[in-house]
Amino acid sequence: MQLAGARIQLALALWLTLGSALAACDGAAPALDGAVTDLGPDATLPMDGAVRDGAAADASDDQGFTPSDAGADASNDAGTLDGGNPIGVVCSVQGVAGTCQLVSSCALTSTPGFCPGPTNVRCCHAAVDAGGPTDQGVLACDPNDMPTPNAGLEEAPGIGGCPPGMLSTGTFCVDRYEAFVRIDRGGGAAPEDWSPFHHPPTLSGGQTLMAFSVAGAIPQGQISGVQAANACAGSGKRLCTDAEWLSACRGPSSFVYPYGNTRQPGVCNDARAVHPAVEYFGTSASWIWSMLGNPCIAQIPNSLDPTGANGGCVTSAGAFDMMGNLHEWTSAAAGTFRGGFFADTSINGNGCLYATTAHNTQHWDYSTGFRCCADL
Ligand SMILES: [Ca+2]
Ligand SMILES: [Ca+2]
Repeated sequence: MQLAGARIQLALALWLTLGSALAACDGAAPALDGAVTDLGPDATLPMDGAVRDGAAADASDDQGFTPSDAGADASNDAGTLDGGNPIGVVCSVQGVAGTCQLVSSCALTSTPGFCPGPTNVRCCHAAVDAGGPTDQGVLACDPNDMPTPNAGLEEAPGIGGCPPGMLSTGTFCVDRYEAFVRIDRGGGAAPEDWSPFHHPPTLSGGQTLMAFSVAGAIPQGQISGVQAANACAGSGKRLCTDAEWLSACRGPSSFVYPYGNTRQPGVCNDARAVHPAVEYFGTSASWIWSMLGNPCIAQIPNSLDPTGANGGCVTSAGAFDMMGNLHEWTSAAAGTFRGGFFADTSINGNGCLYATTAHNTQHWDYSTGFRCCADL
C-alpha cells in the first residue's frame, strides 16, 4: 500500500510539476509518454479533476522518477522532443495558431518560446493583434532574455539574533522570504545578479551560488535541490530540514496554513484555474510537458508573485509565502519540496502540509524555489 500511495503521489507530482521530470529524466521518455497522453486532455480543466485522472492512469509506469535518473536532469532541457520532429508541430501565440518552423523558413511572424526543439525552431504564425488586454506578459517575454529584477536589493538585518534576511522561530532561524540567488565569481568581486526565471548555471571551482531573502524580490525558480543547498551554504546558511520547514510554516499553534486552520483562498498565491504551461503554450499537446524549463511560463499574468506581495500569507513569526508562490526545497536527502506553488496548494497536502517527494534533488522546473534556515 505504501508503494501504491507513493506512486500515486508521484504521479500527482508529475502532473503538477508536470512533465518537467519529463525533460529532467531522459531515459524515462517511453514511460512518460503515457503520462503525457493522459495529462493533455485534462490540463485545461480545473486542477483537481485533471490530477486525479493523471494519477490513476500514470501510476504504473513512472520509473523515470527514480534517483537513478538524476544524471540526466541537467542535460535535457534544451527542449528537444523525445523522438519527434518539431517541424510542423501546431503552436499558438496569443490565440493565433501557427506551426513550428525553422526561423529561416518562416515567412510570417516567428516567435520564440512556443515550440519544442532547438531554439531556431519557433512558432510561425500570422501577426498577433497586440492590442488585446492579455497580450502583455506573453509577447513581452522572450525566453532568451535574462531579466535581473533583483538587482540592487539588499537583505534587511536579521531578527532575534538571526543572520540578515532571517527571523527567529525561537529555536532556529528561517528566511523571511523565498530566496533568490546571485553568483559569487570569487576574487572579492561583488556577486553577480542572476535571472530568477532561468535555471542557475553549473559553476566551476571557486565560484558559488549565494542566497538572498528580501521583500519585493522575484524568487528564484528553476533551481534544483542541490543548487538550493549550495546557495544557502554560499550565504553561510543551509536548507531547512523537513521538520524545521514544517515548524516554521505551521508556527507555535501547528496551523495547517500559515495564517490559521481554515483555508482562505487567494490570501496566498495558492491556485490557478488553468495550468500555466497550458496557458503559456496555448495548447495541451504532449510536447509542452517537456518544456517546463521555459523561463516565460512563470512570467505570464497571474503566475509568480514578488516575495511578500501577498500580505496575509505570513506566519505569526513573519515568514511570507511558505504556502504557494514557489515550491521550496528542504534538505531531505531523497528530494522534497514543500508548500505547493502558485497553481496548486492542495493536491499533495493542504498549505503547510503540502509535500512533493516524487523528484530527486537534481530536479528543477519553473515551480521549484527555496528558502534557507540557519542555526540560531
Ligand atoms: Ca495567484
Ligand atoms: Ca512558497
